[in-house]
Amino acid sequence: LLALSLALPALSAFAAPLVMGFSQVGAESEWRTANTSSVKSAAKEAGITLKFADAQQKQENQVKALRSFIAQKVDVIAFSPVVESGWETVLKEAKAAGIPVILTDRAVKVTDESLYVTFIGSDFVEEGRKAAKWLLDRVAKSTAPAINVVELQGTVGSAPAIDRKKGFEEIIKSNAKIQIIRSQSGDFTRAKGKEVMESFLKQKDKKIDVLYAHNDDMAIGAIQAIEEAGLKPGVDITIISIDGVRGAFEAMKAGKLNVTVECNPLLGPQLMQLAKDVVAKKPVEKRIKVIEGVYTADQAAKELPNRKY
Ligand code: GZL
Repeated sequence: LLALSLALPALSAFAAPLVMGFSQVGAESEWRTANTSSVKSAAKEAGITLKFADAQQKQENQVKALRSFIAQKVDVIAFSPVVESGWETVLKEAKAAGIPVILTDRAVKVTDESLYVTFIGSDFVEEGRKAAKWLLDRVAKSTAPAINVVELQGTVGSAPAIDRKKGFEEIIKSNAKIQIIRSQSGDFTRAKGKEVMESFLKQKDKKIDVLYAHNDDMAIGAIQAIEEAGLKPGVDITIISIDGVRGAFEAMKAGKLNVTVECNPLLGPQLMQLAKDVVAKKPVEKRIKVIEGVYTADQAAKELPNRKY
């Protein structure tokens, strides 16, 4: 027994590495690609075998990936759910298979919260509030009778799109002059953001004073549409967006974007430590929030070299 107890620690070094099945939303934005590289590099760093599946923003592909991870009997499943609903069945299958599930980045709406162990991600409602608070300050001294906002929403049904809208609307209520006159999904992509902004600009009945984009990629697409319409983005139309990706800092430095609310994609290291704790049956928080700030155009040039994504 003594010999065995002495040998065990050494033996544990040869234990099979933890296997994680990770289902990613897609590769729709700079944020998403930074998130993917953080997850992949952190898994390598942590000695975790990563089975990675890209769902091209389709829920049915994520469900297929989760079922494949269950069939492969991975030690832990982690995923960023593209939309909030429709997960009960496959999460019950994971639970029945005894495989713990970690939500990362986006949340799900389920009646039985035991279907996942923990959720690590940003507070999207707070991100929407921060965006609106910046606008309230911006227009505090404005004598304009109305401040017309157009909104580029994220993916329909996704937690960030639902919550960023909710937080923004909660705060602008305190200034009746601020009205969202048009709102449509640009699916978090540059291409769709540009296309929807072009349609907003064609409707001449109301002047557009502000664009609120749920992510920087749609804002960057909209900037192209605004310039092609002969207007100055960041000047004729104030632009507020979320994520804080490099493209946003470059647009702010060029005076074409006014503010970006940071949404940190670099969750990889925290996720891998969480996975080890969950597999080791250590107690973990049900909700782990990510710390993040707000960056304005005047800070862009100084902050750009520090950006990690
Ligand atoms: C937010 C994340 C969102 C980003 C978008 O945590 O889910 O999805 O804001 C990305 O850029 O596409």
